[in-house]
Amino acid sequence: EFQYPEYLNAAVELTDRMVERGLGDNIALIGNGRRRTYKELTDWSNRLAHALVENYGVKPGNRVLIRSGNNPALVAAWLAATKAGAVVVNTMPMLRAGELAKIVDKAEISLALCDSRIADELIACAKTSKFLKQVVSFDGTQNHDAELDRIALGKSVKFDAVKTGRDDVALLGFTSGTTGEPKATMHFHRDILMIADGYAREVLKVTPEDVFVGSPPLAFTFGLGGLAIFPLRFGAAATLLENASPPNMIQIIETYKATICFTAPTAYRAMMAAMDKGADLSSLRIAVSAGETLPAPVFEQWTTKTGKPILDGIGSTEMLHIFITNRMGEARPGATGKPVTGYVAKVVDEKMNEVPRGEIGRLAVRGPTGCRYLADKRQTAYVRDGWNLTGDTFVQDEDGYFHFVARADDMIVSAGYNIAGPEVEAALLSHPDVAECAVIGKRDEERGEVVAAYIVLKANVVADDVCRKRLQDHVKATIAPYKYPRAVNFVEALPKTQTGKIQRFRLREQV
Ligand code: 3SK
Repeated sequence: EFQYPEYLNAAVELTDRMVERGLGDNIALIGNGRRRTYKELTDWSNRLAHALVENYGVKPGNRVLIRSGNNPALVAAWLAATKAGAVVVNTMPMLRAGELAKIVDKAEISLALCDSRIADELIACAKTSKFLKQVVSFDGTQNHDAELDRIALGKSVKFDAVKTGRDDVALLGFTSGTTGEPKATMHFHRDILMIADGYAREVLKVTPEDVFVGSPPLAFTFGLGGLAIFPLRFGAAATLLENASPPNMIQIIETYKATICFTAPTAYRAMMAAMDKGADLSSLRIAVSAGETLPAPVFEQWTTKTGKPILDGIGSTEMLHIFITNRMGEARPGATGKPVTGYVAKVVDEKMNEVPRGEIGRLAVRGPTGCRYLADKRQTAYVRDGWNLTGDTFVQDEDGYFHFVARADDMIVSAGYNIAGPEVEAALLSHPDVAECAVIGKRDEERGEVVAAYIVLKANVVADDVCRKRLQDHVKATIAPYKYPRAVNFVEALPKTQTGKIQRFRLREQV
């Protein structure tokens, strides 16, 4: 369905081509107090591309690491390196030298571009690295003098982008994996366009009038797609926030009348609480929720309060972006939805046989952006018979909707019952005292495992036995009583990844 020419440079399609199509004066990026048009972004990335090739010797296929928070300078650097034919490795700004070293070693990276405000850990990494030789600074705020910006200023705004093949690798998306040993997923130039031409066109129906806002880092493919690729593919605007807290996102939504938001359920809950105090989210036409499954109560509260759709979706770094999603007018609470055009999905047993509708099994998906790990033995565990096994358990209903049950390792087996941690979490979250929670299985002599809940209470709720009992009774009254959490721990905060995912494995390690 998706036909691309044999030679294709994704960055050119997102910038120069938009100018050619007459969209040069549209606002492309808003961030750090400035707006950039498509023409300005095109010129900026072309100047940077000249600098990368002429001053830093970037050759097609070289891997270039970028370290920055979400800002327009990161997008310009990513586009420039892509135009120069490099393979870009975007990294989270919070990574420490040791974590960066694992990425540098795995991808054999010799050149890194870095926002000068957060260069220390990368410089520390370079000091002991056998691969990383150059760390070149740019200014994420575009107010100060940094080496790359200075050199780029003297360059031409015309750049003959490298004539990459549509199946040349453009991007390495790193994912931590459960063991902490990072895996690099390779994505092609055509994949970058395909996620926009598939999901964003079909499901979000993006137009040049749209304004995007959201929290996922651009270093996470969820963010790169939602906050850079999707808006740029359609001549829309992206607002970029280095600190995308719910209050900051609300401010941006109100100021720029943002229309599409990408974030996780916890942030939507916080935004709804802010609506009670007067926050105006009326410009939003779609809320995309991913990263964590969207609990049915959050779906229902959002649709009631805003009158707008909240679309749950599941994606993965391996598949680049969302491959199963709810759709406008067809979204169902508690369901993730149906495959995005171009993808097929099924629920399978251990032998890869499809299980009957209504039965729980492992999710298997195939599609044009499927997983290709860079030199990694884990490839054969992720892709079996051409199907990508995402590590999630799902059930498909009679109408074909996929429902998330649990991560394969989030299933709790207690006294012979299979209990999905997220179901208990959804029940707890529907109680007004609960701000956030995570549920895991805790070893138990008698029952094998018991359900253990870690709960962050809302402000002013007293964490005592009365509260514990109240929440346990609430779960028993909401879902099958055997699923109630026998252990309830009140905590100040939950361990999370830099992309905001709850790290249940850390809680498991503690017990
Ligand atoms: O669901 C996710 O975690 C995800 C990961 C990568 C890209 C997109 C998404 C939604």
